[in-house]
Amino acid sequence: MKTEIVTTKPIEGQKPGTSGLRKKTRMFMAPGYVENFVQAIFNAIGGAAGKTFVVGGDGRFFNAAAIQTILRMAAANGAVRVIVGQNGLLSTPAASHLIRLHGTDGGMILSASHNPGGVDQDFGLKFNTANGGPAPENVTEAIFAHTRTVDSYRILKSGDLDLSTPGAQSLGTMTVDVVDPVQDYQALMETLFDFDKIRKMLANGFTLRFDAMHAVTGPYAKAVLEGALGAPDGTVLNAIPSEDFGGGHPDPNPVWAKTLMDLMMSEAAPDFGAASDGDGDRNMIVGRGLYITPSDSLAVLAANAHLAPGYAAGLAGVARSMPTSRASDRVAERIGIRHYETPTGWKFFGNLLDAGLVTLCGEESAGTGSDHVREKDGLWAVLLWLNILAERKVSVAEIMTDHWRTYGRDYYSRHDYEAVPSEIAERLMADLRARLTDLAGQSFAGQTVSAADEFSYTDPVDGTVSSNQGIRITFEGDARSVLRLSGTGTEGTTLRVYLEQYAPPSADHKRHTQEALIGVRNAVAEISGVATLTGRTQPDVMT
Ligand code: VG1
Ligand code: CO
Repeated sequence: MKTEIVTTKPIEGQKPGTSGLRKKTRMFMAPGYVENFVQAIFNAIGGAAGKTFVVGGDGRFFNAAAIQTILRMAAANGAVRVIVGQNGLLSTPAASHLIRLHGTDGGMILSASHNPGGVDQDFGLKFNTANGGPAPENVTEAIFAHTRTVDSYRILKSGDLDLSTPGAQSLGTMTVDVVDPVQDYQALMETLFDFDKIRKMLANGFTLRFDAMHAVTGPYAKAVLEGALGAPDGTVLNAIPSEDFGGGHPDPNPVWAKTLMDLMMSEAAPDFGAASDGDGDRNMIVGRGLYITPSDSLAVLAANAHLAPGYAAGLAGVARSMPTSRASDRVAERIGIRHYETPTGWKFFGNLLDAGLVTLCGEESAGTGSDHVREKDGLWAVLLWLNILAERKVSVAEIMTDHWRTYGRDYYSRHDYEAVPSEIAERLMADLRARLTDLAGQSFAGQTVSAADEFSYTDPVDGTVSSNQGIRITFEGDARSVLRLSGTGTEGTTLRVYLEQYAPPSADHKRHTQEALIGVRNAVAEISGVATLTGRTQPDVMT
Protein backbone atom coordinates (compact mmCIF):
# COMPACT_ATOMS: atom_id res chain seq x y z
CA MET A 1 0.00 0.00 0.00
CA LYS A 2 1.25 3.39 -0.93
CA THR A 3 1.41 6.50 1.22
CA GLU A 4 0.25 9.62 -0.53
CA ILE A 5 1.50 13.00 0.55
CA VAL A 6 -1.25 15.40 -0.46
CA THR A 7 -0.49 19.08 -0.77
CA THR A 8 -3.07 21.19 1.02
CA LYS A 9 -3.61 24.62 2.45
CA PRO A 10 -5.22 25.76 5.71
CA ILE A 11 -9.02 25.73 5.86
CA GLU A 12 -10.89 28.39 7.83
CA GLY A 13 -13.00 27.41 10.81
CA GLN A 14 -10.94 24.81 12.62
CA LYS A 15 -10.77 26.36 16.08
CA PRO A 16 -11.64 23.82 18.80
CA GLY A 17 -14.33 25.02 21.23
CA THR A 18 -15.56 23.83 24.65
CA SER A 19 -15.34 20.22 23.55
CA GLY A 20 -13.24 19.79 20.42
CA LEU A 21 -14.06 20.90 16.89
CA ARG A 22 -17.80 21.11 16.26
CA LYS A 23 -19.24 22.30 12.96
CA LYS A 24 -21.96 21.66 10.41
CA THR A 25 -21.62 18.16 8.94
CA ARG A 26 -21.30 19.50 5.39
CA MET A 27 -18.31 21.55 6.49
CA PHE A 28 -16.62 18.39 7.80
CA MET A 29 -17.47 16.66 4.52
CA ALA A 30 -15.70 19.30 2.42
CA PRO A 31 -12.57 18.02 0.67
CA GLY A 32 -9.54 18.05 2.94
CA TYR A 33 -11.41 19.28 6.03
CA VAL A 34 -11.05 16.15 8.18
CA GLU A 35 -7.64 15.45 6.69
CA ASN A 36 -6.24 18.89 7.56
CA PHE A 37 -7.53 18.76 11.11
CA VAL A 38 -6.31 15.21 11.77
CA GLN A 39 -2.89 16.07 10.33
CA ALA A 40 -2.82 19.16 12.57
CA ILE A 41 -3.51 16.91 15.58
CA PHE A 42 -0.67 14.55 14.66
CA ASN A 43 1.68 17.48 14.01
CA ALA A 44 0.74 19.13 17.31
CA ILE A 45 1.57 16.04 19.35
CA GLY A 46 4.97 15.51 17.75
CA GLY A 47 3.81 13.06 15.09
CA ALA A 48 2.04 9.71 15.19
CA ALA A 49 5.06 7.50 14.48
CA GLY A 50 5.24 4.50 16.78
CA LYS A 51 2.08 5.56 18.61
CA THR A 52 -1.20 3.88 19.52
CA PHE A 53 -4.62 5.51 19.48
CA VAL A 54 -8.24 4.76 20.26
CA VAL A 55 -10.83 5.84 17.68
CA GLY A 56 -14.62 5.72 17.84
CA GLY A 57 -17.72 7.85 17.70
CA ASP A 58 -21.39 8.17 18.47
CA GLY A 59 -22.59 6.66 15.18
CA ARG A 60 -23.98 9.85 13.71
CA PHE A 61 -24.04 10.55 9.97
CA PHE A 62 -20.46 10.70 8.56
CA ASN A 63 -19.03 8.75 11.56
CA ALA A 64 -18.10 5.72 9.46
CA ALA A 65 -16.48 7.70 6.64
CA ALA A 66 -14.48 9.94 9.00
CA ILE A 67 -13.14 6.89 10.85
CA GLN A 68 -11.88 5.31 7.60
CA THR A 69 -10.02 8.54 6.81
CA ILE A 70 -8.50 8.69 10.30
CA LEU A 71 -7.34 5.07 10.08
CA ARG A 72 -5.68 5.63 6.70
CA MET A 73 -4.00 8.77 7.99
CA ALA A 74 -2.83 7.15 11.23
CA ALA A 75 -1.25 4.34 9.18
CA ALA A 76 0.42 6.78 6.79
CA ASN A 77 1.73 8.83 9.72
CA GLY A 78 3.42 5.76 11.18
CA ALA A 79 1.07 4.80 14.03
CA VAL A 80 1.57 1.17 15.08
CA ARG A 81 -1.88 0.39 16.37
CA VAL A 82 -5.39 1.80 16.49
CA ILE A 83 -8.10 0.36 18.70
CA VAL A 84 -11.49 1.06 17.19
CA GLY A 85 -15.00 0.27 18.41
CA GLN A 86 -16.98 -2.30 16.43
CA ASN A 87 -18.90 -0.54 13.63
CA GLY A 88 -17.04 2.61 14.64
CA LEU A 89 -19.04 3.00 17.84
CA LEU A 90 -17.61 4.06 21.19
CA SER A 91 -19.26 6.21 23.82
CA THR A 92 -17.07 9.06 25.04
CA PRO A 93 -16.56 7.50 28.51
CA ALA A 94 -15.84 4.08 26.97
CA ALA A 95 -13.23 5.66 24.67
CA SER A 96 -11.66 7.38 27.67
CA HIS A 97 -11.52 4.05 29.49
CA LEU A 98 -9.90 2.25 26.53
CA ILE A 99 -7.19 4.93 26.29
CA ARG A 100 -6.36 4.36 29.96
CA LEU A 101 -6.77 0.58 29.91
CA HIS A 102 -4.38 0.14 26.99
CA GLY A 103 -2.10 3.03 27.91
CA THR A 104 -2.44 4.52 24.43
CA ASP A 105 -1.04 7.86 23.31
CA GLY A 106 -4.54 9.31 23.08
CA GLY A 107 -7.65 8.95 21.03
CA MET A 108 -10.04 10.62 18.64
CA ILE A 109 -13.72 10.76 19.43
CA LEU A 110 -16.17 11.61 16.68
CA SER A 111 -19.26 13.28 18.05
CA ALA A 112 -21.15 16.53 18.30
CA SER A 113 -22.53 15.20 21.57
CA HIS A 114 -26.03 16.56 22.27
CA ASN A 115 -26.25 18.43 18.94
CA PRO A 116 -28.49 16.82 16.29
CA GLY A 117 -26.95 14.59 13.61
CA GLY A 118 -27.43 14.28 9.85
CA VAL A 119 -26.06 15.74 6.64
CA ASP A 120 -27.60 19.14 7.47
CA GLN A 121 -26.90 18.95 11.19
CA ASP A 122 -23.72 18.77 13.24
CA PHE A 123 -20.51 16.77 13.43
CA GLY A 124 -17.51 16.93 15.72
CA LEU A 125 -14.01 15.62 16.33
CA LYS A 126 -12.19 15.73 19.63
CA PHE A 127 -8.67 14.67 20.57
CA ASN A 128 -8.14 13.10 23.99
CA THR A 129 -4.70 12.79 25.52
CA ALA A 130 -3.01 9.79 27.14
CA ASN A 131 -4.75 10.36 30.49
CA GLY A 132 -8.05 9.64 28.67
CA GLY A 133 -9.31 13.21 29.00
CA PRO A 134 -10.12 15.94 26.49
CA ALA A 135 -6.99 17.75 25.38
CA PRO A 136 -6.20 20.67 27.70
CA GLU A 137 -6.09 24.21 26.32
CA ASN A 138 -2.37 24.26 25.55
CA VAL A 139 -2.84 21.18 23.32
CA THR A 140 -5.98 22.48 21.59
CA GLU A 141 -4.17 25.77 20.97
CA ALA A 142 -1.23 23.91 19.44
CA ILE A 143 -3.64 21.94 17.24
CA PHE A 144 -5.31 25.16 16.14
CA ALA A 145 -1.93 26.72 15.35
CA HIS A 146 -1.09 23.73 13.15
CA THR A 147 -4.41 24.03 11.29
CA ARG A 148 -3.20 27.49 10.22
CA THR A 149 0.08 26.25 8.78
CA VAL A 150 -0.60 22.73 7.54
CA ASP A 151 0.57 22.36 3.94
CA SER A 152 0.34 18.62 3.36
CA TYR A 153 -1.19 15.55 4.88
CA ARG A 154 -0.25 11.88 4.74
CA ILE A 155 -2.79 9.23 3.84
CA LEU A 156 -2.60 5.62 2.78
CA LYS A 157 -4.05 4.71 -0.59
CA SER A 158 -6.33 1.84 0.34
CA GLY A 159 -9.93 0.70 0.43
CA ASP A 160 -12.25 0.79 3.43
CA LEU A 161 -11.72 -1.68 6.27
CA ASP A 162 -14.56 -3.87 7.47
CA LEU A 163 -15.14 -2.80 11.08
CA SER A 164 -18.16 -5.02 11.70
CA THR A 165 -16.38 -7.90 13.45
CA PRO A 166 -14.06 -7.79 16.47
CA GLY A 167 -10.50 -8.89 15.75
CA ALA A 168 -7.15 -7.65 14.46
CA GLN A 169 -6.38 -6.69 10.88
CA SER A 170 -3.56 -4.87 9.11
CA LEU A 171 -3.61 -1.55 7.35
CA GLY A 172 -0.18 -1.14 5.80
CA THR A 173 2.17 -1.77 8.71
CA MET A 174 -0.40 -0.66 11.30
CA THR A 175 -2.64 -3.00 13.30
CA VAL A 176 -6.31 -2.15 13.58
CA ASP A 177 -7.96 -3.83 16.56
CA VAL A 178 -11.73 -3.83 16.32
CA VAL A 179 -13.15 -4.25 19.84
CA ASP A 180 -16.57 -4.79 21.35
CA PRO A 181 -17.47 -1.26 22.50
CA VAL A 182 -19.29 -2.38 25.66
CA GLN A 183 -17.29 -5.21 27.23
CA ASP A 184 -14.41 -3.39 28.94
CA TYR A 185 -16.64 -0.53 29.99
CA GLN A 186 -19.11 -2.92 31.60
CA ALA A 187 -16.28 -4.69 33.43
CA LEU A 188 -15.19 -1.33 34.84
CA MET A 189 -18.72 -0.58 36.06
CA GLU A 190 -18.79 -3.96 37.82
CA THR A 191 -15.72 -2.97 39.85
CA LEU A 192 -17.39 0.25 41.05
CA PHE A 193 -20.95 -0.76 41.88
CA ASP A 194 -22.74 -3.49 43.81
CA PHE A 195 -24.45 -5.18 40.88
CA ASP A 196 -25.93 -7.89 43.16
CA LYS A 197 -27.67 -5.35 45.31
CA ILE A 198 -29.05 -3.41 42.34
CA ARG A 199 -30.17 -6.68 40.75
CA LYS A 200 -32.05 -7.60 43.93
CA MET A 201 -33.72 -4.20 44.08
CA LEU A 202 -34.93 -4.66 40.49
CA ALA A 203 -36.07 -8.23 41.17
CA ASN A 204 -38.07 -6.91 44.12
CA GLY A 205 -40.12 -4.68 41.87
CA PHE A 206 -38.16 -1.41 41.54
CA THR A 207 -38.97 -0.07 38.06
CA LEU A 208 -36.98 2.17 35.74
CA ARG A 209 -36.80 3.53 32.20
CA PHE A 210 -33.64 4.65 30.43
CA ASP A 211 -34.01 6.74 27.28
CA ALA A 212 -30.96 6.23 25.05
CA MET A 213 -32.36 8.84 22.64
CA HIS A 214 -31.40 6.75 19.54
CA ALA A 215 -27.77 7.41 20.43
CA VAL A 216 -24.66 5.55 21.46
CA THR A 217 -25.65 4.48 24.99
CA GLY A 218 -28.33 2.12 23.64
CA PRO A 219 -26.04 -0.90 23.42
CA TYR A 220 -24.37 -0.04 26.75
CA ALA A 221 -27.64 0.38 28.65
CA LYS A 222 -29.09 -2.79 27.09
CA ALA A 223 -26.09 -4.85 28.15
CA VAL A 224 -25.80 -3.39 31.65
CA LEU A 225 -29.39 -2.66 32.71
CA GLU A 226 -31.33 -5.36 30.86
CA GLY A 227 -28.46 -7.85 30.62
CA ALA A 228 -26.27 -7.83 33.73
CA LEU A 229 -28.82 -6.28 36.09
CA GLY A 230 -31.85 -8.19 34.81
CA ALA A 231 -34.20 -5.25 34.19
CA PRO A 232 -37.07 -6.33 31.93
CA ASP A 233 -36.90 -5.96 28.14
CA GLY A 234 -38.16 -2.54 27.17
CA THR A 235 -36.49 -0.79 30.12
CA VAL A 236 -34.17 0.88 27.62
CA LEU A 237 -36.07 3.11 25.20
CA ASN A 238 -34.79 4.19 21.76
CA ALA A 239 -31.92 1.74 22.17
CA ILE A 240 -30.70 1.46 18.58
CA PRO A 241 -28.21 4.17 17.58
CA SER A 242 -29.31 5.93 14.41
CA GLU A 243 -27.42 8.36 12.15
CA ASP A 244 -29.83 11.20 12.90
CA PHE A 245 -30.94 10.19 16.43
CA GLY A 246 -34.49 9.67 15.22
CA GLY A 247 -34.54 13.27 13.99
CA GLY A 248 -34.25 14.72 17.51
CA HIS A 249 -31.65 16.41 19.65
CA PRO A 250 -29.96 13.69 21.72
CA ASP A 251 -29.86 16.09 24.65
CA PRO A 252 -31.01 14.64 27.97
CA ASN A 253 -32.97 17.51 29.48
CA PRO A 254 -36.68 18.08 30.16
CA VAL A 255 -37.09 19.81 26.79
CA TRP A 256 -35.54 17.25 24.45
CA ALA A 257 -36.33 14.15 26.54
CA LYS A 258 -39.95 15.23 26.81
CA THR A 259 -41.50 11.80 26.27
CA LEU A 260 -39.60 10.39 29.23
CA MET A 261 -40.39 13.51 31.29
CA ASP A 262 -44.11 13.17 30.55
CA LEU A 263 -44.00 9.53 31.61
CA MET A 264 -42.18 10.41 34.84
CA MET A 265 -44.75 13.08 35.69
CA SER A 266 -47.71 10.73 35.02
CA GLU A 267 -49.59 8.18 37.10
CA ALA A 268 -47.78 5.41 35.22
CA ALA A 269 -44.32 6.67 36.22
CA PRO A 270 -41.71 4.06 37.15
CA ASP A 271 -39.57 4.59 40.27
CA PHE A 272 -36.65 6.02 38.32
CA GLY A 273 -36.08 7.60 34.91
CA ALA A 274 -32.85 8.52 33.15
CA ALA A 275 -31.54 9.53 29.76
CA SER A 276 -28.18 10.03 28.10
CA ASP A 277 -26.90 12.10 25.17
CA GLY A 278 -25.44 11.47 21.71
CA ASP A 279 -22.03 10.30 22.89
CA GLY A 280 -23.10 8.89 26.27
CA ASP A 281 -21.34 11.31 28.58
CA ARG A 282 -24.37 13.24 29.87
CA ASN A 283 -27.18 12.07 32.10
CA MET A 284 -30.61 13.19 33.17
CA ILE A 285 -32.06 11.82 36.42
CA VAL A 286 -35.79 11.93 37.17
CA GLY A 287 -37.69 10.49 40.09
CA ARG A 288 -41.40 9.76 40.06
CA GLY A 289 -42.88 13.24 39.66
CA LEU A 290 -39.56 15.01 40.29
CA TYR A 291 -36.82 16.22 37.96
CA ILE A 292 -33.37 16.39 39.57
CA THR A 293 -31.23 19.27 38.35
CA PRO A 294 -27.71 18.17 37.39
CA SER A 295 -26.30 20.50 40.04
CA ASP A 296 -28.42 18.80 42.72
CA SER A 297 -27.53 15.39 41.34
CA LEU A 298 -23.82 16.15 41.77
CA ALA A 299 -24.48 17.24 45.36
CA VAL A 300 -26.50 14.10 46.17
CA LEU A 301 -23.84 11.87 44.62
CA ALA A 302 -21.13 13.66 46.61
CA ALA A 303 -23.08 13.15 49.84
CA ASN A 304 -23.85 9.47 49.16
CA ALA A 305 -21.11 8.06 46.93
CA HIS A 306 -19.49 6.22 49.85
CA LEU A 307 -22.47 3.82 49.74
CA ALA A 308 -21.10 2.33 46.49
CA PRO A 309 -18.12 -0.05 46.75
CA GLY A 310 -15.93 1.98 44.36
CA TYR A 311 -16.16 5.02 46.64
CA ALA A 312 -16.39 3.33 50.05
CA ALA A 313 -13.16 4.98 51.16
CA GLY A 314 -14.75 8.42 50.75
CA LEU A 315 -14.01 11.22 48.31
CA ALA A 316 -10.83 13.26 47.98
CA GLY A 317 -12.81 16.26 46.81
CA VAL A 318 -15.45 17.45 44.39
CA ALA A 319 -15.17 19.90 41.50
CA ARG A 320 -17.87 21.71 39.58
CA SER A 321 -17.86 24.05 36.62
CA MET A 322 -18.40 27.68 37.55
CA PRO A 323 -22.02 28.00 36.32
CA THR A 324 -23.00 24.82 38.19
CA SER A 325 -24.89 25.64 41.40
CA ARG A 326 -23.08 25.71 44.71
CA ALA A 327 -25.05 22.73 46.08
CA SER A 328 -22.01 20.44 45.87
CA ASP A 329 -19.83 23.01 47.69
CA ARG A 330 -22.24 22.84 50.63
CA VAL A 331 -21.82 19.05 50.82
CA ALA A 332 -18.03 19.28 50.54
CA GLU A 333 -17.87 21.86 53.31
CA ARG A 334 -19.99 19.80 55.65
CA ILE A 335 -18.16 16.50 55.09
CA GLY A 336 -14.83 18.25 55.13
CA ILE A 337 -13.44 17.58 51.64
CA ARG A 338 -11.89 19.90 49.05
CA HIS A 339 -14.05 21.64 46.46
CA TYR A 340 -13.07 23.44 43.28
CA GLU A 341 -14.73 25.74 40.75
CA THR A 342 -13.45 25.37 37.17
CA PRO A 343 -14.33 26.88 33.79
CA THR A 344 -16.98 25.17 31.68
CA GLY A 345 -15.73 22.06 29.84
CA TRP A 346 -14.53 18.70 31.10
CA LYS A 347 -10.91 19.34 30.09
CA PHE A 348 -10.52 21.57 33.16
CA PHE A 349 -11.13 18.65 35.54
CA GLY A 350 -8.28 16.55 34.14
CA ASN A 351 -5.43 17.92 36.25
CA LEU A 352 -7.50 17.82 39.47
CA LEU A 353 -8.39 14.17 38.83
CA ASP A 354 -4.86 13.19 37.78
CA ALA A 355 -3.42 14.81 40.90
CA GLY A 356 -5.90 12.98 43.13
CA LEU A 357 -7.34 16.26 44.43
CA VAL A 358 -10.93 15.34 43.54
CA THR A 359 -12.92 12.16 43.01
CA LEU A 360 -16.20 13.53 41.63
CA CYS A 361 -16.80 16.26 39.07
CA GLY A 362 -19.92 17.74 37.56
CA GLU A 363 -21.45 20.36 35.31
CA GLU A 364 -24.90 21.92 35.25
CA SER A 365 -25.26 20.74 31.65
CA ALA A 366 -25.98 17.18 32.81
CA GLY A 367 -22.41 15.96 33.10
CA THR A 368 -21.26 13.97 36.10
CA GLY A 369 -18.23 11.74 36.43
CA SER A 370 -15.44 10.48 38.62
CA ASP A 371 -11.81 9.47 38.55
CA HIS A 372 -12.73 6.10 36.94
CA VAL A 373 -12.25 7.75 33.52
CA ARG A 374 -11.37 11.29 32.43
CA GLU A 375 -14.71 12.17 30.83
CA LYS A 376 -18.17 12.65 32.18
CA ASP A 377 -20.13 9.43 32.12
CA GLY A 378 -23.90 9.15 31.70
CA LEU A 379 -24.49 5.48 32.48
CA TRP A 380 -22.05 5.63 35.39
CA ALA A 381 -24.17 8.37 37.00
CA VAL A 382 -27.30 6.25 36.55
CA LEU A 383 -25.60 3.25 38.17
CA LEU A 384 -24.33 5.33 41.09
CA TRP A 385 -27.87 6.62 41.69
CA LEU A 386 -29.23 3.05 41.51
CA ASN A 387 -26.57 1.81 43.92
CA ILE A 388 -27.44 4.59 46.38
CA LEU A 389 -31.18 3.86 46.06
CA ALA A 390 -30.53 0.14 46.61
CA GLU A 391 -28.60 0.94 49.80
CA ARG A 392 -30.90 3.60 51.22
CA LYS A 393 -34.15 1.87 50.21
CA VAL A 394 -36.05 5.16 49.87
CA SER A 395 -37.49 6.95 46.84
CA VAL A 396 -35.72 9.60 44.75
CA ALA A 397 -38.13 12.21 46.18
CA GLU A 398 -37.26 11.16 49.73
CA ILE A 399 -33.56 11.45 48.99
CA MET A 400 -34.09 14.99 47.71
CA THR A 401 -36.33 16.09 50.60
CA ASP A 402 -33.76 14.77 53.03
CA HIS A 403 -30.94 16.48 51.11
CA TRP A 404 -32.65 19.88 51.04
CA ARG A 405 -33.59 19.58 54.71
CA THR A 406 -29.92 19.06 55.51
CA TYR A 407 -28.22 21.46 53.10
CA GLY A 408 -30.90 23.83 51.89
CA ARG A 409 -31.92 24.01 48.25
CA ASP A 410 -30.29 25.77 45.31
CA TYR A 411 -33.12 26.50 42.89
CA TYR A 412 -31.50 26.42 39.49
CA SER A 413 -32.25 26.94 35.82
CA ARG A 414 -30.36 27.71 32.62
CA HIS A 415 -31.93 29.93 29.97
CA ASP A 416 -30.51 29.62 26.47
CA TYR A 417 -30.92 32.19 23.70
CA GLU A 418 -29.92 30.23 20.61
CA ALA A 419 -28.60 31.35 17.23
CA VAL A 420 -28.21 34.97 18.29
CA PRO A 421 -26.21 36.91 15.67
CA SER A 422 -22.64 36.68 16.95
CA GLU A 423 -21.96 40.42 16.95
CA ILE A 424 -25.07 41.05 19.09
CA ALA A 425 -24.14 38.35 21.60
CA GLU A 426 -20.63 39.71 21.77
CA ARG A 427 -21.81 43.27 22.18
CA LEU A 428 -24.06 42.22 25.08
CA MET A 429 -21.10 40.62 26.84
CA ALA A 430 -18.77 43.53 26.07
CA ASP A 431 -21.29 46.13 27.36
CA LEU A 432 -21.72 44.15 30.53
CA ARG A 433 -17.98 43.66 30.96
CA ALA A 434 -17.45 47.41 30.71
CA ARG A 435 -19.93 48.05 33.52
CA LEU A 436 -18.94 45.24 35.90
CA THR A 437 -17.00 47.29 38.39
CA ASP A 438 -19.91 49.73 38.83
CA LEU A 439 -22.59 47.15 39.50
CA ALA A 440 -21.95 46.33 43.14
CA GLY A 441 -24.38 48.16 45.42
CA GLN A 442 -26.80 49.05 42.61
CA SER A 443 -30.35 47.69 42.54
CA PHE A 444 -32.09 46.20 39.51
CA ALA A 445 -35.73 45.09 39.55
CA GLY A 446 -35.61 45.19 43.32
CA GLN A 447 -32.44 43.09 43.70
CA THR A 448 -29.18 44.55 44.99
CA VAL A 449 -25.94 43.39 43.40
CA SER A 450 -23.40 42.29 45.99
CA ALA A 451 -20.54 41.47 43.59
CA ALA A 452 -19.83 41.20 39.87
CA ASP A 453 -16.75 39.95 38.05
CA GLU A 454 -15.52 37.90 35.14
CA PHE A 455 -14.31 34.43 36.04
CA SER A 456 -10.64 33.72 35.56
CA TYR A 457 -9.21 30.35 36.57
CA THR A 458 -5.74 29.44 37.66
CA ASP A 459 -5.20 25.70 37.45
CA PRO A 460 -4.03 24.66 40.92
CA VAL A 461 -1.81 21.92 39.46
CA ASP A 462 0.07 23.57 36.60
CA GLY A 463 -0.73 27.25 37.14
CA THR A 464 -2.28 27.77 33.69
CA VAL A 465 -4.54 30.82 33.65
CA SER A 466 -7.80 30.75 31.67
CA SER A 467 -9.52 34.11 31.58
CA ASN A 468 -12.85 35.42 30.24
CA GLN A 469 -14.70 32.33 31.41
CA GLY A 470 -18.06 33.95 32.09
CA ILE A 471 -19.57 36.90 33.93
CA ARG A 472 -20.80 36.29 37.46
CA ILE A 473 -23.23 38.55 39.26
CA THR A 474 -24.29 37.78 42.81
CA PHE A 475 -27.18 39.43 44.62
CA GLU A 476 -28.00 40.04 48.22
CA GLY A 477 -30.21 37.22 49.50
CA ASP A 478 -28.00 34.47 48.08
CA ALA A 479 -28.92 34.63 44.41
CA ARG A 480 -26.47 34.38 41.54
CA SER A 481 -26.49 34.68 37.79
CA VAL A 482 -23.82 33.76 35.26
CA LEU A 483 -23.71 34.81 31.62
CA ARG A 484 -21.48 33.21 29.02
CA LEU A 485 -21.37 32.38 25.34
CA SER A 486 -21.52 28.75 24.30
CA GLY A 487 -18.51 27.12 22.67
CA THR A 488 -20.35 24.15 21.15
CA GLY A 489 -22.96 25.76 18.89
CA THR A 490 -22.72 25.72 15.11
CA GLU A 491 -25.12 28.53 14.19
CA GLY A 492 -24.68 32.11 15.36
CA THR A 493 -23.97 32.24 19.06
CA THR A 494 -25.86 30.77 21.99
CA LEU A 495 -26.09 33.03 25.00
CA ARG A 496 -26.46 31.09 28.22
CA VAL A 497 -27.95 32.79 31.27
CA TYR A 498 -27.63 30.68 34.41
CA LEU A 499 -29.87 31.51 37.37
CA GLU A 500 -29.81 30.31 40.94
CA GLN A 501 -31.42 31.16 44.24
CA TYR A 502 -30.50 29.54 47.52
CA ALA A 503 -33.11 28.72 50.17
CA PRO A 504 -31.70 27.66 53.57
CA PRO A 505 -32.56 24.34 55.26
CA SER A 506 -35.44 25.71 57.24
CA ALA A 507 -37.33 27.10 54.26
CA ASP A 508 -40.14 25.48 52.31
CA HIS A 509 -38.52 23.65 49.39
CA LYS A 510 -41.59 22.97 47.34
CA ARG A 511 -41.58 26.13 45.24
CA HIS A 512 -41.80 25.97 41.48
CA THR A 513 -38.26 26.48 40.14
CA GLN A 514 -38.99 29.23 37.61
CA GLU A 515 -41.05 31.09 40.23
CA ALA A 516 -38.30 30.83 42.82
CA LEU A 517 -35.95 32.39 40.25
CA ILE A 518 -38.14 35.25 39.09
CA GLY A 519 -36.33 37.88 41.16
CA VAL A 520 -32.84 37.10 39.88
CA ARG A 521 -34.20 36.53 36.38
CA ASN A 522 -35.77 40.01 36.20
CA ALA A 523 -32.70 41.64 37.68
CA VAL A 524 -30.29 40.09 35.20
CA ALA A 525 -32.66 40.88 32.32
CA GLU A 526 -32.53 44.53 33.33
CA ILE A 527 -28.76 44.56 33.81
CA SER A 528 -27.94 42.84 30.53
CA GLY A 529 -30.65 44.35 28.32
CA VAL A 530 -31.09 40.93 26.76
CA ALA A 531 -34.60 41.60 25.42
CA THR A 532 -33.68 44.88 23.74
CA LEU A 533 -30.43 43.61 22.29
CA THR A 534 -31.66 40.25 20.98
CA GLY A 535 -35.27 41.21 20.34
CA ARG A 536 -36.36 38.15 22.34
CA THR A 537 -38.62 38.23 25.35
CA GLN A 538 -38.24 34.52 26.11
CA PRO A 539 -35.28 32.14 25.97
CA ASP A 540 -35.43 29.33 23.39
CA VAL A 541 -34.68 26.59 25.91
CA MET A 542 -35.02 26.54 29.69
CA THR A 543 -33.54 23.58 31.49
C1 VG1 B 1 -21.71 22.77 26.72
C2 VG1 B 1 -21.94 22.70 28.21
C3 VG1 B 1 -20.67 22.28 28.92
C4 VG1 B 1 -20.18 20.94 28.34
C5 VG1 B 1 -20.03 21.06 26.83
C6 VG1 B 1 -19.68 19.72 26.21
O1 VG1 B 1 -20.72 23.74 26.42
O2 VG1 B 1 -22.38 23.94 28.70
O3 VG1 B 1 -20.92 22.18 30.30
O4 VG1 B 1 -18.94 20.59 28.90
O5 VG1 B 1 -21.26 21.50 26.26
O6 VG1 B 1 -20.66 18.77 26.50
P1 VG1 B 1 -21.07 25.23 25.94
O7 VG1 B 1 -19.76 25.89 25.65
O8 VG1 B 1 -21.95 25.08 24.73
O9 VG1 B 1 -21.82 25.86 27.05
V1 VG1 B 1 -20.84 17.40 25.52
O10 VG1 B 1 -21.86 16.36 26.23
O11 VG1 B 1 -20.23 17.88 24.22
O12 VG1 B 1 -19.42 16.64 25.52
CO1 CO C 1 -21.88 14.60 25.28
